[in-house]
Amino acid sequence: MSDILENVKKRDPHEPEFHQAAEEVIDSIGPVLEKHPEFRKHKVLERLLEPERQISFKVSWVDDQGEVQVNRGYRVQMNSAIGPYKGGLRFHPSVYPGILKFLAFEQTFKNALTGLPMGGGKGGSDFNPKGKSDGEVMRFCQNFFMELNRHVGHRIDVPAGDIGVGSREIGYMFGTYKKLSNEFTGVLTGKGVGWGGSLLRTEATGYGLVYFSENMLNHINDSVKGKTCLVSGSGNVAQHTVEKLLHMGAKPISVSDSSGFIYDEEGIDEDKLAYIKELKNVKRGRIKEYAEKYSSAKYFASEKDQSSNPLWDIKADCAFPCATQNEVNAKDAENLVKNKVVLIGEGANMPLEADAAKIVIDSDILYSPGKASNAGGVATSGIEMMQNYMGSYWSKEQVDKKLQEIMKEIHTNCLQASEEYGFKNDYVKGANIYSFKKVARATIAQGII
Ligand code: NDP
Ligand code: 2IT
Repeated sequence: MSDILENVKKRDPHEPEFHQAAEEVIDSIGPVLEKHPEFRKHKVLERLLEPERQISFKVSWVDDQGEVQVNRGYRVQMNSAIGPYKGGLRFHPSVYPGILKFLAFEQTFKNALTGLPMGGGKGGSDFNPKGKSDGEVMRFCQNFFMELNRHVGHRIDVPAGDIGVGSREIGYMFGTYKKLSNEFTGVLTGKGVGWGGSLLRTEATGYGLVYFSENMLNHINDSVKGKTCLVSGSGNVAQHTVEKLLHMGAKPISVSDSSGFIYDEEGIDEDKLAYIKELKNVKRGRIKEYAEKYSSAKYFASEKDQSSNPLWDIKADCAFPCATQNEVNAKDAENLVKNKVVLIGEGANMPLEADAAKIVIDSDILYSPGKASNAGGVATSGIEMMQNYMGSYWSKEQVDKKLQEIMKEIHTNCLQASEEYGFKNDYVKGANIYSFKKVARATIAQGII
């Protein structure tokens, strides 16, 4: 097993995030390979670690000053064993193939957990949407999709949003696809409601995270109700995590962005959440402004080279990292353990560094990996695809019911898989084992190709 990881590192030595995601899965599935020699014989793990296809392309566009700008666009088509490639697009200056490979690898397992027929993919660009005008974002999206269009399709590869890609960007890309293809299919998910989008897709990742967490707490005869909750990030996932926590009677007390975080001792209520949505989605401002508006809140700017994030040292019952990968380090994890947090639910993809995850797994904290607890987003993308294939719409109640069922099923499958292999209540191992087996069986059935 260690030789497989060594080989991954040797092949692509400059992709630490991909190595980290690979190592976690490799660590989990040892006993599965023991029990299933056919998985070893068919080199399933080695094959899952290599993307089926990686596309890299140039994106030229013109900014508001009339200057020509050049960015890089990517799509990693990781695995199509159980369905067409599916996964988001990320626009952030940190994007490079190592980040997209880790995300596409995680996505393959996450999508298998949803129970829907979706393979794994991820894409994006090093384009930085911050500070760009609507016109600049539109021209970038048009040029980005002009190339991506030739690689995707509603039965081939169906992208969606991720960091820096929300309803505005999906709209511009969908418009470009339609102009180029002269047809109207569900080539992207996260479309607007009324033009192919599903009700609740916008909310689904955050809502699903809270539903999953409620399942975890119910399993130990507890509940989200009344819990004080730390949330990081203030984008799509964070906002709707806060919203569902409020619906379920919990008390969210923080949100953040890459500049810092706010701690609101009195709690973020519906009105304050409406302010956050306006601030981040419409004005595209900074979270610091929240503390200027509400005197109950304190703002803490991120320090350069800080050894830990004081956000994770605030006394609370639950923690929901919903910003980005590796935002929680070992010191933060120690603080969460010291403060006797009951639950850590990952909304972001791989928000815990490997050392931090180990500290949490060795503690009593209930801990869900993103590939299980943030799967509600892509599951609802799958529901959007179903609606597009059928040419109809589901009601909000239907989507919500299906989302709750899927999150419950993922919870049950994770627990059963971990128990079957002797790792009781280990959601990380359970998620990896359940989804690996599913993708492995499909891989073998379809031959060596
Ligand atoms: P958004 O772009 O809507 O929000 C991202 C938030 O995270 C912002 O507050 C942003 O702050 C912060 N952030 C981004 N990068 C960094 C960084 N390097 N350091 C600190 N803070 C950062 O994205 P989403 O809410 O959609 O995504 C958040 C996480 O959830 C990501 O890990 C994503 O992969 C994952 N996810 C998203 C799903 C979805 O449906 N959207 C589904 C499943 C997982 P700032 O504004 O300062 O950049
Ligand atoms: O990480 C993720 O699951 C997403 N960004 C959502 C992907 C999707 O296709 O809805």
